[in-house]
Amino acid sequence: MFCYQCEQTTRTPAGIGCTSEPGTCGKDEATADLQDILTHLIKGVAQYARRARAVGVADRQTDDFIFYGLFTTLTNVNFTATRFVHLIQEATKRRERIKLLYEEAARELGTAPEILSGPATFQPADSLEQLLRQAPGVAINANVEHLGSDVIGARALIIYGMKGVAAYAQHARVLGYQSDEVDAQAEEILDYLASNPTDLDEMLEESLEVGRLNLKVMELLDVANTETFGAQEITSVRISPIKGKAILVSGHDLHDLKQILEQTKDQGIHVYTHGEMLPANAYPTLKAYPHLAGNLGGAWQEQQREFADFPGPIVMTSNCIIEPGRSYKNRIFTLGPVGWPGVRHIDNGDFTPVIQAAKALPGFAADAEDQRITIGFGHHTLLGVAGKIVDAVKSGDIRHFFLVGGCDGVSPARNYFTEVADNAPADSVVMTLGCGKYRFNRHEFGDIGGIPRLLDIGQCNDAHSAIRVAGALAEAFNCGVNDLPLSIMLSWFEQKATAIHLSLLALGIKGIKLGPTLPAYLTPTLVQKLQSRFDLDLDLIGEAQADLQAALTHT
Ligand code: FS2
Ligand code: SF4
Repeated sequence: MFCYQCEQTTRTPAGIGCTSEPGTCGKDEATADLQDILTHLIKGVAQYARRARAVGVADRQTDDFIFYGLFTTLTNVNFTATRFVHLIQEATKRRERIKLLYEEAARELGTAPEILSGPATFQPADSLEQLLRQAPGVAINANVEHLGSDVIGARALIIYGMKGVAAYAQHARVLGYQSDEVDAQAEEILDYLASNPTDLDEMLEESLEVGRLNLKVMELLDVANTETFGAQEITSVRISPIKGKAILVSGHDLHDLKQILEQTKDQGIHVYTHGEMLPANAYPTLKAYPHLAGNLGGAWQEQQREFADFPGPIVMTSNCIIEPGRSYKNRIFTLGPVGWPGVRHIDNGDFTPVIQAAKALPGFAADAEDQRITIGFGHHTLLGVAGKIVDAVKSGDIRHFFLVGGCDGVSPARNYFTEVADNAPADSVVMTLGCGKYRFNRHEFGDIGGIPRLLDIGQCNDAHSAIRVAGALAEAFNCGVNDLPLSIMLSWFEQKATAIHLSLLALGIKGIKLGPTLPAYLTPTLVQKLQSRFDLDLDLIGEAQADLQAALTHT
């Protein structure tokens, strides 16, 4: 077992990476190894998909599988080894199918099909035991002794970024939004990886290509969310329970939440959001359901305590799931790509078992004191008041913008992000997104002439909104984004944050502070190359007060 895809990876003097089970996240060795095999096979699917596309066969089902399959391997998504055995079998079938389609189409055009190698020809074994014996040969760090950690790290940067892209693409696809341009580019990048690249500069350039692809995918997801559920509106969300039966829905998938709301209509059950589902409360179509009662709890790492206390069933629509405690393992459900051994999985869109569980469980005995936070500052909202914001900057009422967002996690070094938000001066605005905001989104920030000082933009993928807003401000002031009084402090944990970070780098945005650590796969050589060859800033967070002062002196 070797995995270093997330911020929680083991960092020991002997090496960097979770090398023995369970990984810090709870992933066992078999699951980690099977995820590596699946990822390898998906590159093989992409090898043929790309070539099939070139001869006129663009097969959406194949790309559906590529994105879904990669999503299942993301941190804190799926821990069920048996599920990966099935996905490996499915990947092989899909690869053989698209191979056939490619070869037929090529022959019809009178050209000889290419003979491919690498993941395109990898034959997974039939038994779990043999599969696990194959895993070291296709692991992320296979051949590190010969290739070196820089080559492995650069490849990791690309594939981990692609996992993030895949998650966002999947959320858009379930809403019926897909793009041939995105599919083609994803196939190209995975095909590139299948060629076992070794040129560091070339791979770093390709990683920025992942960032550019992620921009398109985040935009696609934004369009999907907005056209399906309406544009986010400023919304006061209740964050305390109401008496009655209850269901808690966590993760990022708004489509799943919609299904649950629809099926629980008029059943006397309150539906609450949790974690990254909080922004759902700001979408008109979703908040129109009177039984969407608000948001309970905070970021993913608090779930064992919060879920134990919740008096109803819990539904995980995407990451981040962590080992369910015994007190709630029989009332937590997983959907889509998510899985945990022994946890009930719903894959047919029928939430009857969840509804039955909600009715059988006690629910909340009484109303709690009404507590609220304000959300809904997506780009539609913010651009709608752009004139007011620009005027406030011109008059000096707003001196600086901070974007403090990303993932949350366990590391105490993450207090940095709370300290920055809490100590940002009164004439500055803090924009936030992702689950990292739970560290400070109940704090009192006040407002500047009616503009709230804390603006919750949405989920991590709503980084797209933040980029749109920054672009609009730059246009209003006739300058570049890097010339704006804007500082970005990005908290990362998993591979979606990697994709977002690559997007910001690809846009040439300078001065981003990343933390709590730099990714383990970014070796000193890679960091140095990104800085010198590509003129990118790759700065680790420092001390909060010092970083704040430095940001403000550049205002
Ligand atoms: Fe948080 Fe976990 Fe959003 Fe990440 S709920 S760390 O997956 O994607 O942010
Ligand atoms: Fe370790 Fe993170 Fe990989 Fe889990 S996902 S095994 S914590 S590096």
